Amino acid sequence: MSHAPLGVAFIGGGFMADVHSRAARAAGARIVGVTSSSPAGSRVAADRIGADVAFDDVDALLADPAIDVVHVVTPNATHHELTTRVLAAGKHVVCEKPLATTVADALDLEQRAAAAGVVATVPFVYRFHPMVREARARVAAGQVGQLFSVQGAYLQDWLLAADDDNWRVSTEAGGASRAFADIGSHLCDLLEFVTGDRLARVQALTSTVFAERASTGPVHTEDLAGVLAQTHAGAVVSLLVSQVAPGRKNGLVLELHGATESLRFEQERPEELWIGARTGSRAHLRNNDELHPDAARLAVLPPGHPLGYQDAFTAFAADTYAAVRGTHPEGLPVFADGVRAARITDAVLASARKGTWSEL
Ligand code: SOE
Repeated sequence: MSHAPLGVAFIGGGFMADVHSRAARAAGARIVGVTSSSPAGSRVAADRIGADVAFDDVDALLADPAIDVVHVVTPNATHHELTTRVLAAGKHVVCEKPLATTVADALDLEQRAAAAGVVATVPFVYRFHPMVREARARVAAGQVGQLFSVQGAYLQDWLLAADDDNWRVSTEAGGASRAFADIGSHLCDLLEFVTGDRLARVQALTSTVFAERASTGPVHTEDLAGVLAQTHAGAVVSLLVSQVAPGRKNGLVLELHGATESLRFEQERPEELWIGARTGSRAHLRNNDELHPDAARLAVLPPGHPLGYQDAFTAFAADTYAAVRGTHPEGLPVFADGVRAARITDAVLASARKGTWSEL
């Protein structure tokens, strides 16, 4: 492959187009263009993200040979149709999570991407914090020991009021699950990524705190979910996912308890990994000389210069683009991981509906 910058474009002009385009630019790509819900919207988005071209529609964008990678950053229910068109155009693709609103659609996209022979990734970006990779490396090296239990949470408050609303609340635009599909998917991806174990069965409760919301009308998606689970290796898992937890803004927390040590990662304090032990528990602050290689490669700034959410997104984009150029970066979240998230979401909703365990 030439080392000219990759040309990237965005389908969708909202908040995630901003995050993705900042990451793409920092990862060395050329921001060729963007298309949104209308030609006027495309022009507004192009000005805001600094794209060369405001494409009138998806077809015009996909016809541009200067575009190597397309980022799909639209509401969930459009992912399957738009990503299918991107793959048919032979472009590499980044599709926001959830990959699709059903397991069947997610599986279809995984199969189409494999048939097209392109790179197809999903931004489970919390994998890209160096201290997450450090936790994963400690587990893999046996420093945690046999995994006994996992406690996890992903708590936000942006939908706390009855007049808070968003397309994610609507079943038609967001899919059957909201809180769990939107942020529980990150939590479960991180749990399985760090532990190397897999959820085997789940028992779930969901709750919808407002029967109606401002612009959605009647609400059929959950504001929060509680999940009890067991992993294939037998660990007991307890998870809480909520978008109505006052004061919690992006409170993703994962804590593992093993025979030898515990580990705790908090997304809002990403430079630190708490290491618990019978004696000598400590807050392990990122120090590049002490990191395992896969964590060190993501530590692009010296200690004491905090790496955060946007840096993790940049690392995800950089690894996606490296894969487009033919390398195989460790831990890249691909469409198979999007299918996994869809399966877990399905199992959680089924369990909440039936009141019994769902097997995975
Ligand atoms: C809203 O819940 C949201 O933007 C999610 O959609 C993202 O995946 C998460 O990283 C932050 O919160």
